[in-house]
Amino acid sequence: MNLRFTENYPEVAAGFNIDIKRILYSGKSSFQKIEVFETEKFGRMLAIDGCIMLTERDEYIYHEMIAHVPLYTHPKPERVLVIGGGDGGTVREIVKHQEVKAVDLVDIDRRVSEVCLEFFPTISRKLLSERVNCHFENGVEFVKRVEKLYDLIIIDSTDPINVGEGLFTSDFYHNCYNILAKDGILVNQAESPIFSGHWVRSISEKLKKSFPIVRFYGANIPTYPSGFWMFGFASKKYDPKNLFQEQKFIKDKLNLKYYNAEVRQACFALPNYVKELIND
Ligand code: AG3
Repeated sequence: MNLRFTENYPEVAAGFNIDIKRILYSGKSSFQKIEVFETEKFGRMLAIDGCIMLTERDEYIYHEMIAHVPLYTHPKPERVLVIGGGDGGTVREIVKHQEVKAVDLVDIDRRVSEVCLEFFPTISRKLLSERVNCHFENGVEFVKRVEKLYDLIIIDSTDPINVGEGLFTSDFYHNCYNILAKDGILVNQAESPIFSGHWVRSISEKLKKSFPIVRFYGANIPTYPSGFWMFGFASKKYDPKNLFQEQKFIKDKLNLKYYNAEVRQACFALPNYVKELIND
């Protein structure tokens, strides 16, 4: 008998199916429903509240793009804050950068990290790295009280509903601005422009209230709604369209599967309907 997981996309009255071999884990934390599946063709898959967070087959696209685009823009990223990202995929990419001295990861749900350390060890194990400090608490509160300054903040959240909602408000972005150094950068996962254009528009409007430079870039992620995904790039000083640490990238020789110098330049080229959403 075939088991099938469906992520429903109510906004467009459609959905995405993925055949699964078996359920490896299913549980409810205090915040959300967490499931791990062995799929037929996508390796293991993590779903939260019925939404696909990652599959082993394509997670590298999202994690490489959310991390390396800002890390190869900033000339000297040493202190990085990740909000969300309890699966550890983003942290895995960040610690490939030797100049990053310390990473704080703030995820509201400790259970996500525990489950991922058990079922996705190769994705999550850098959570245990010496340079990484995990804080299991609400990111909205963390950015209000923390007294350090960061070079880069990456918001690796779920969708702007339920637990993730607070990570998409003007107040939250403003508090992030305040804990960024004077040349700091914020990057966030910014949803599908074709299925959820209103979210992209609202993220853009809210980021612009705090940051002088706001750009968006895209990547093709087959297991996320519509397969075309946006990332917001908000910055105090550096414009990623004019600045790319290409020499550093060549020297580092990271073994990446999606990101390269051409993709880095091209990802900021956006279709007209997206430019319209973000008023570009
Ligand atoms: N963050 C999830 C992006 C949102 C996906 N949305 C959806 N499937 N409806 C990714 C977590 C991976 N670190």
